[in-house]
Amino acid sequence: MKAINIELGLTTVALSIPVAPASVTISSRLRRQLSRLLTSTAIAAAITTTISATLEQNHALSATISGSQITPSTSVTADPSFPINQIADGITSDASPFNGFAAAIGTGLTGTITLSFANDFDLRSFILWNDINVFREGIKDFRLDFFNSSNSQISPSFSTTFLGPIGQVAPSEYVFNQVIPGVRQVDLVVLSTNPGVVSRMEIREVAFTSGSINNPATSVPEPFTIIGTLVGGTAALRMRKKLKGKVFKPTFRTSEK
Ligand SMILES: [Ca+2]
Ligand SMILES: [Ca+2]
Repeated sequence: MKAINIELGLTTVALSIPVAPASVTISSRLRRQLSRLLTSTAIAAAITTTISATLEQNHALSATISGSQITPSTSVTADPSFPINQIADGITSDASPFNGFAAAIGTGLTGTITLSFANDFDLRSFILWNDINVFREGIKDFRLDFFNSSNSQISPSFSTTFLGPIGQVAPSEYVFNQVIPGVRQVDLVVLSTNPGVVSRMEIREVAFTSGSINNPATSVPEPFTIIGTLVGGTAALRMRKKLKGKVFKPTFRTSEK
């Protein structure tokens, strides 16, 4: 854990966060300005709590969600040699003995594969190892529908149509345009399949990654945004006037605990 001390007016608030931010110190000049303005310890505490929560969110390490963390199921009839559990068993190899989920021959050009998690995740990307015994098969157009723990679909605006790779052994990663929060289940909706030697759905493995610090969806809010929210327009406006024309780079001093 790393400790951060933020002095604001009458109070100094110590925060503990899992990962030290790269540049978290308030410049002495901005601190003086804040000190003059913020005489309420409650307001100062509220601001630092917000900063702390945001930093924790931003510095949560990106992680892969794969294998036993995913419970797959589908109504698509499987080839007995390639059951649905092989779509998330951690085996991505395309060498013999072959591994993956394949629909029964002559069926399963389209359909939905449900990928459930034991916990909620903030998803950043989807990783697809397409095709088994890679030739020119595997899924082609597909969509991802995201659901929360109440089984409600998370804003359909996150859904888009993706294109599976063809003739490619390496995985393809599909990075979403923003982190999708609180996902408990993803429906992989296969809209079409590449016509190869055998026309059917073939997927060796799937995985996801969770949120990243580089995503705009979890960026640190500007100090003025926080202050504007918590203190209200008047105080923030006064500060803006005082600081008008001056450029401050807000940084907070950090130290190891
Ligand atoms: Ca597999
Ligand atoms: Ca194949």
